[in-house]
Amino acid sequence: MKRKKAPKKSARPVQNLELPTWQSKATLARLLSRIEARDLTLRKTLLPALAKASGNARTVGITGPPGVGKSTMIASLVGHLRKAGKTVAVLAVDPSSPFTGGALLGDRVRMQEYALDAGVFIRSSGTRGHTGGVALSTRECLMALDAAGFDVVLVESAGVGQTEWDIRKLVQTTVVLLGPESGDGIQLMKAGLMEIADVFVVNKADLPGSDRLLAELRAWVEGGAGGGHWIPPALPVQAQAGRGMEELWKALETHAKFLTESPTGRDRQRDARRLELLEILEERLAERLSILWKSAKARKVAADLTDRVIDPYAAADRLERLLPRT
Ligand SMILES: Nc1nc2c(ncn2[C@@H]2O[C@H](COP(=O)(O)OP(=O)(O)O)[C@@H](O)[C@H]2O)c(=O)[nH]1
Ligand SMILES: [Mg+2]
Repeated sequence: MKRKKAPKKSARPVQNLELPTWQSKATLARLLSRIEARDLTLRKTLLPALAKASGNARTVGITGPPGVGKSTMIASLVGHLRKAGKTVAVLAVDPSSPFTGGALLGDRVRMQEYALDAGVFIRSSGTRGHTGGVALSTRECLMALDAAGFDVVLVESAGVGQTEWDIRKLVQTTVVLLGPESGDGIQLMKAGLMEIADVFVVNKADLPGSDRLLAELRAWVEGGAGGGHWIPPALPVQAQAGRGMEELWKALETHAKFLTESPTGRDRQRDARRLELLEILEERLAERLSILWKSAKARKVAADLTDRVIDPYAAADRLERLLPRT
């Protein structure tokens, strides 16, 4: 039996829909602010358009303990990429900072040499206090930068708490940056930084102790090798002197190839897409629930619950049926 095609409701063309491009930094900056403010009007128009236009950027997350040299290394890597003619966007995520300045100010000073470079866009965002908002708004900012046409999008995130796991979900490749002062392998395992790395980088190779850490990382990596899985390389760099960036970029290219050409790599990309869908749905359901929760109907159900007219399970059943459409 043939099914009748339903009339397309969403096929209406969107008026004045202007996608940002990497050449228009001011427009892009305004868009990112609206995304971070969870501007719901973007959802029907701009976000789907951005999603369609995205998927071409190379996205790399860089995480590691504070002070290890993430910002310094990103500045060096940006320099390397610019020489190769690539446009680069940098998104610095610091959920512990309530401002988009504060803790990241030092980074900005270091990044100042790129202020006049049209091919580099730098954005800091502090997203504290938005439940679940870190992942979703960062994801959408990344998507916007991708859609704007940057060749490479780098995300800096402080390796504290859950942040590094949040970032790993959003990027193709995760770099864990460590230094001789980061402690030994056992401490790193405890910090949860070992499992998320696609590439290990030991910075401050000019300082004593970096060789030992590098050897430890390589031994650890080899212990878990096999089964068609990606084996994270461990590379030494001197971020401040700009040494090791070519080797780092090569390692990142190798990982990109693994993602597209190996079955495990493709599985990972498929899982990432499904997770994105789940997060979008979760945000929508949470919104519908919060609308219902503030309504008179919900107060009535809550009152019945208080009076013991119904039990909490029956109350939940009733509320579930009352969930508003969006
Ligand atoms: N000795 C040495 N110090 C470095 C190197 N790279 C960065 N640093 C220093 O490490 C400190 C922290 O760097 P920063 O990039 O702010 O670290 P972040 O907190 O991880 O972003 C700064 O004082 C840098 O100058 C390096 O290759 N060698
Ligand atoms: Mg930094």
